[in-house]
Amino acid sequence: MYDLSELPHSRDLRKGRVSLDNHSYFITKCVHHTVGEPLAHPDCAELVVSSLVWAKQQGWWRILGFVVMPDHYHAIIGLRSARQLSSVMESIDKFTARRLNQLLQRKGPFWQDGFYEHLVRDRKDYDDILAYVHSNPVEAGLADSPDVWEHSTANSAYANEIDWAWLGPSMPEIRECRYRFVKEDVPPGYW
Ligand code: NI
Repeated sequence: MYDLSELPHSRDLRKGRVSLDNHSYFITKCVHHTVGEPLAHPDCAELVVSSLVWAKQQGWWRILGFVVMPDHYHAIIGLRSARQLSSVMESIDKFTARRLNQLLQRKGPFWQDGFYEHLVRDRKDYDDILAYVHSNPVEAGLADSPDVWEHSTANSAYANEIDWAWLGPSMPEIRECRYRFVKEDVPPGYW
């Protein structure tokens, strides 16, 4: 385990901090350490993707990219509801944990508490993060190229989930924030 107190602010574990409507966030959500690598199971990864799409269909967020890895997932979302990001994530966690535990015929916590987040600064920051997200399976030695990883917006099966129309003209720039995404923002072990 890593010492949370040493993490820079961008990867603080979220505990009910205020999130901004119409802004974009890079999220990392990790599987509980007792569960192993359940998302390597295609049915489980599929369920995680379904939950991200479900939240989109509820009008809570726009999908701007994702990848499901064996023991965590990354997503870039554009928050569009009055609900706080932490509240949306709680809904998704509950929605998925119960079904994933059923699939795996297990009980107990499925996810680590909370999630890691980074406020996306501007289009450049977004492009860097999306490239990072899509290269996850390659960096982990699980795929030869991003597009062959099944549960990723780099794959043609899900590329259309990205709201490109909104990204172009509408992504707000957050000029007062100098902090940009670097790979080290992601918790060790979940690159
Ligand atoms: Ni990762």
